[in-house]
Amino acid sequence: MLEIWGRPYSSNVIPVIWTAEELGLDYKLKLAGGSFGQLDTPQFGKMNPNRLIPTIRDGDFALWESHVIVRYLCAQYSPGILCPENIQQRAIADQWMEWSGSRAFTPVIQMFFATVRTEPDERVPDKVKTLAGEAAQVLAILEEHLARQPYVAGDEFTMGDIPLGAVAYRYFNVDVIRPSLPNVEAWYAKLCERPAYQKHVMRFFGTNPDEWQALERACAAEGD
Ligand SMILES: N[C@@H](CCC(=O)N[C@@H](CS)C(=O)NCC(=O)O)C(=O)O
Repeated sequence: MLEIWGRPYSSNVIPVIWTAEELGLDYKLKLAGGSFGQLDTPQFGKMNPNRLIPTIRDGDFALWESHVIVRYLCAQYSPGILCPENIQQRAIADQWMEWSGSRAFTPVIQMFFATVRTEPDERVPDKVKTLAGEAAQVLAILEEHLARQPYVAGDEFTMGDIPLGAVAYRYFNVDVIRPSLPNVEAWYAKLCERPAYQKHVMRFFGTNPDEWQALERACAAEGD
């Protein structure tokens, strides 16, 4: 059975779990990273010498780097659907996956860490405001793109929407002032209708570090 090693609240792991769920794959989540440990074991080092999550094992095949894992799962288990057959359309999906990592992820995650991952009395409002502004500025590029089509690679949902969709949930669910981005909001609203997104991305992530750690512990207790 496919194994996904990681923590269900980790930003880079969420897109992988979401993808597996979209594809209806039978998989086992192996809790690893953070307080779950496991990354220092020889067994994990053989799968991923970087000792980072997410990492997957599909039979004898191990793979790391979240976007590459999303591509692999879509190409292997959903060719022509989530992984477009048309090379140019696939390249556009790839482009937005890379863009998610190279441009959108960092300002959104910094904004996320400056808010819900920082104790309320240690938050710096000016810093949060600056980071929220930087995130919105980058997402304005996506806003323009989505004026021409409903999903990043055309008329249908593809792997191109996955890493960005996970970033979008963080962007839209922290307590900051956001400018109106109607096309991004419409795209995000469509993602919110997807059962796999609801289950694995739209998870309450807490409002402060204590709540988040309690949620992680609850996952371990559930064997999530
Ligand atoms: N570029 C890598 C980044 C992987 C990464 O930095 N993973 C972090 C979690 S998001 C990690 O493993 N940190 C150690 C830990 O969680 O214990 C990817 O997208 O998979």
